[in-house]
Amino acid sequence: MSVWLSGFSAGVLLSVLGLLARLWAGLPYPPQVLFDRLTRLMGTPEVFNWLHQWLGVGQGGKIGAFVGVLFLWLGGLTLLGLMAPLVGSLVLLVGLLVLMPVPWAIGYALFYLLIRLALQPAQKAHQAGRRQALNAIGAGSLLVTLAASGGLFRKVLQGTDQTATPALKAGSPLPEGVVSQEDLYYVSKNLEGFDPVLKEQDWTLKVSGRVNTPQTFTLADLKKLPQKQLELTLNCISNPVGGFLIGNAIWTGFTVRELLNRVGVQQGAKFIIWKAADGYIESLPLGEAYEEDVLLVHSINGEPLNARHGFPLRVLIPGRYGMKQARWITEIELSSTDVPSYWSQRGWDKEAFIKPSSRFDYPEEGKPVPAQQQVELRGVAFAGKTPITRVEVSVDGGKSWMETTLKERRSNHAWTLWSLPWTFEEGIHEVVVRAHAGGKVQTDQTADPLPSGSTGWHRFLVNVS
Ligand SMILES: Nc1nc2c(c(=O)[nH]1)N[C@H]1C(S)=C(S)[C@@H](COP(=O)(O)O)O[C@H]1N2
Ligand SMILES: [Mo]
Repeated sequence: MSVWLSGFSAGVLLSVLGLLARLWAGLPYPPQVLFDRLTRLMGTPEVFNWLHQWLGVGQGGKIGAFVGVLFLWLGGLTLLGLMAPLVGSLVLLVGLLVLMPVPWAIGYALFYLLIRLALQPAQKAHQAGRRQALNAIGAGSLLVTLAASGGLFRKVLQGTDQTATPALKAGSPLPEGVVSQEDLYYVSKNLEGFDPVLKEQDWTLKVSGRVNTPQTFTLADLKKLPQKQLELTLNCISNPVGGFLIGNAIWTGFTVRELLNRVGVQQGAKFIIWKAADGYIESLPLGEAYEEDVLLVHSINGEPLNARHGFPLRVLIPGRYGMKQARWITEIELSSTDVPSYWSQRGWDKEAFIKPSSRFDYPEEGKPVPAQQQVELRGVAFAGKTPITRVEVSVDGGKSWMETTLKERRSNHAWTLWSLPWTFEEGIHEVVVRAHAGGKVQTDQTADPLPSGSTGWHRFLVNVS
């Protein structure tokens, strides 16, 4: 087996065993940590913006970037294979020390050393069997890498066709305008397989920092606090105009204020910091955390949160984009100073105040509409804490506007449903929608989601026949 292939095989073996350790014992996984660090170091969210434009707002861009990091990692390990086993392991150790706590780094490097020693090329004639085994390992490593990258690339491509807005389902047992947990959009800094899957019996919430009595709560403790229900729309800052990264649900939990009263807040505390099981970190000025609708929730639409959407506990902050609202929270710290948050370290707006948006759910982009027949133009509009006061629609590219009917909201923090019956003439028509929030019309100036959320009117051509 060539030195190159042997170095590469050692890299693949280490990566596969590391992945198993990650899945079974939750140990830090170097390519994943590398991905986190690189995305921060690059400080060039334009790369992600470009990936999103190219691959759609689904998971494709993120997976694509991860594949890049994985190749970088495997390439590095292959190069290490050109050094003597001990030297290679020491170089790896130095690299790992930058990425993870000392014990894990040493463990990994030792493991790598063992793999390298085991893969030492067979020299003598009577080692023919060994030579065959090594060749098989080499071939296996190539196959595993091909299969894994093939699978990931397929996901990258699948990520591209997630553009449809999930229709608000007719006949759903949920109230009108409420999206089921299954239909709620999903966004995560992690590859989905790396999202935390927490067990109620192992999970606790620690409240620490500038509090009178630092305490640890179980989920059962927290459910004994006075419970509150709130209908609230969650909106991702990376949602493009007309996009589907927005959803409305009924959440159950308790106020952050209630929790803070239990632990007693000390003088000098100015920020509340959420720390999550996936290393995500976010913060909020303490004053805002006391507002009556800032909730920690464990249920959605009457059912427990699933792992994807944050089991067992996530925070909801009216008026701010989804990135401010940590899932899988394990610790809440009160501090006199603010911390950089996960996405603000990567170029996104730290404050993330929701901007007014409106979209069509009918007609849908790219789908035909019948002529000479009454249809219902409809969609949603949302502006965070600011109420939607009016929604207008144009069927002539913005030359003239019609007022739509708004459905009364059940909550100040829910999106507003709008509709307008209309009969189209045959032909091609450009439809446009714009909302007024707090009496002010939504800006028609288009802006990319990065760094502070997209703006502009949702407009597209419909083919009426
Ligand atoms: N711990 C953690 N919380 C997180 C994130 C994350 O990656 N990790 N992503 C945030 C972002 S960017 C958004 S838009 C919402 C998405 O929540 P959802 O997937 O349940 O809709 O979660 C937020 N909370
Ligand atoms: Mo987001």
